Amino acid sequence: MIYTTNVVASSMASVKLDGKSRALVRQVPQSFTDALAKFFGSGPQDIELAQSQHHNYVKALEDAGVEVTVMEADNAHPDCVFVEDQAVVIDGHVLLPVPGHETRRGEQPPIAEFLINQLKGHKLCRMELPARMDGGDIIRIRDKFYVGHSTRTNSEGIEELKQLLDHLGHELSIINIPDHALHLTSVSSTPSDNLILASEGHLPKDAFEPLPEGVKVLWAPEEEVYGCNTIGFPSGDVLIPIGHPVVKSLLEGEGLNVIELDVSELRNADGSLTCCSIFY
Ligand code: CIR
Repeated sequence: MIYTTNVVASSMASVKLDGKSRALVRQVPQSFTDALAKFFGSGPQDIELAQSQHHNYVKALEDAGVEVTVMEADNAHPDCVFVEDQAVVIDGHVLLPVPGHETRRGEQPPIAEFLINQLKGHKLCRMELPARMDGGDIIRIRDKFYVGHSTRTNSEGIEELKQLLDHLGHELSIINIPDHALHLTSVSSTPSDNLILASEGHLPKDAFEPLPEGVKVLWAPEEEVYGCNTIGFPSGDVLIPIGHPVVKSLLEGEGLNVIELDVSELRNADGSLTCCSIFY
């Protein structure tokens, strides 16, 4: 991994501790019908619908208090709306993985440039082949990280992430992603800072052990796997994809305020809610 310090200014960027104060999203491109699709969907068909669902997604983030920057689409990259995979911001560091699918690597430069400009003083950590990783394989709950070992994220990528997290004093556990799932965030998420939501039939019941103190795992039935990707806010609001009644009632049972969003046409390209944002 190559580490670079962005020296332009000392760390003026104010990143709130909850890490959800600002988000970068990217428009749905006109080429979206060519997006990769293998797991949840058979490929998107309706670009206007995808764009309008994405617009509602941005509005929901803004309603939750997030300052959202919308980057222009890149028609040369049909999957460019799924920015989560391209960069991860961790405690003063911008991690730029080598995206796991070759066709997606060209999405990264403008995203890197945006984050470098926004986060002056952060350190840049750039992975290099043979390491590969998609941001969608990383979840964080408090100071504990989980990484999915998947078709997109290999052992070399995990080793480089571990080096960074060791340096930051954070714990990392590795979770094997089964062949019938894309990423760790395709089958799990953190709706609050004391909950992990995950899908039965995709991960073993001890997948998240050892858990940080006070954190518990809610298991949703396998048929609601798509509902396991949520975006939680410190206010107790949590965005979930519409049509997952068990997930909804599990989260409401924890006192969370569930807000449902229809993102069916993003799902058709295997994209979930978290995939469309980089929080920084
Ligand atoms: C892909 O296969 O790369 C895209 N069609 C979907 C990426 C979804 N991203 C994510 O789960 N973080």
